Amino acid sequence: MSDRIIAARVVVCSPGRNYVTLIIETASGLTGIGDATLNGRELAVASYLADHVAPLLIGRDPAQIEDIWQYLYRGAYWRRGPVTMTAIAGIDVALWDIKAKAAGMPLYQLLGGASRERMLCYTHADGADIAEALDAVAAKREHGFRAVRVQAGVPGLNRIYGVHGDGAGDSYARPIEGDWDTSAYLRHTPKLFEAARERFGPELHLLHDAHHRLTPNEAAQLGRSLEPYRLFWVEDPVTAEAQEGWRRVRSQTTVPLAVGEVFNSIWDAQLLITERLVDYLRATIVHAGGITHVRRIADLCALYSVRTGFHGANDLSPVTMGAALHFGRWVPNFGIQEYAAHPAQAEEVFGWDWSYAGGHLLSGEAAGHGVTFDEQAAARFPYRRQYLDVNRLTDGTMWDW
Ligand code: EZ4
Ligand code: CO
Repeated sequence: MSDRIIAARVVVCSPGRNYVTLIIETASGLTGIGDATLNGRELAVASYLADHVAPLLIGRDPAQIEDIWQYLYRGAYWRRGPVTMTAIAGIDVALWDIKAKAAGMPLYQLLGGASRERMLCYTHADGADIAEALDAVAAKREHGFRAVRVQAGVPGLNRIYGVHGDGAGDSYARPIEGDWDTSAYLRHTPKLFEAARERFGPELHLLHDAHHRLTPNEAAQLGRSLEPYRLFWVEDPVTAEAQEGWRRVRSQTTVPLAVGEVFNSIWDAQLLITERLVDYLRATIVHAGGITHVRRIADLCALYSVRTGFHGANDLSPVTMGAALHFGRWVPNFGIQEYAAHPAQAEEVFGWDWSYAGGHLLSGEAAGHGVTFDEQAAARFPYRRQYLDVNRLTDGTMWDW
């Protein structure tokens, strides 16, 4: 007997930070939960869903995930883009949640079963200077992490990515403005990793995020200068748009490369994958069209020895982490999962059965993706407009963040 969708509601709440959640209900009494959070542009996705898409879902068979995906992607005409693909992801994940609940299975079983029992994860360590950053790494290591992303302040720059907090203070009124000077950064960063290797030895996985700030040639210089410290990866050395620019980066350095947290479709990554220009792809379930689409990206990656390294900052809700861990449990070419703990208040709104232990993340065994959402609790945390940072060169020129 086929089921049918009877309700699709969007809830925007802010338990410590903003999350957009989609709840789909079916005639047979099943509920699916999807994340549709697009940091700093949350209401655009909420409106896309509530005003344009939710009415089209009512009456459809929730089992037809593929057809609904194609209907929303091909049928929109204005295809791709972060708003559209985040909205589709919210629906897609809610529908996979429903399908797995209907089957009485944890989601990873529907995807093809477990390829591993636990997923290696990395977390963040930041500091205003090298000493402070390394102390932060030590604290994460104490907590069992085997892989740590390290960001440190650069002398002469007041505020730079990852170091001076994300999303606090005046970011409610307007974006915080960071400072940037590429040559200062290129001089300083090898010292950070030299000191990190000296203090922590060869085994700890060290990662670094250049946050789209370099030209391809500068990225090649950074990669070469970091080669002696054997990083797990350098993330986003150049802008995601610079597709063919990655040829230069790749041909000039052996440092492993990761990219894709801002990608929203397989077309953003096609050249990078098929020319083997990157090692890890960070396109995530919530921003790249859900499980249905990211599975296609991961399969293309597998043909070219590219592994997954999903974005997992805490502006992606616990729902996305739940879905990502079921995906990671199955996907044959899993690489690593980013993990930044969610704000404490998020636990009042979301419930989840995934967990952290000893440097790894574990998916749950509940039917579905294992993440619940309490709409009444969410009402206690109203949306608050908040911006991502922007970035300027020291002469005031607007730069990439
Ligand atoms: O800038 O999640 O690797 N992680 C990151 C994050 C992203 C934010 C964007 O919403 O680069 O900090
Ligand atoms: Co990043």
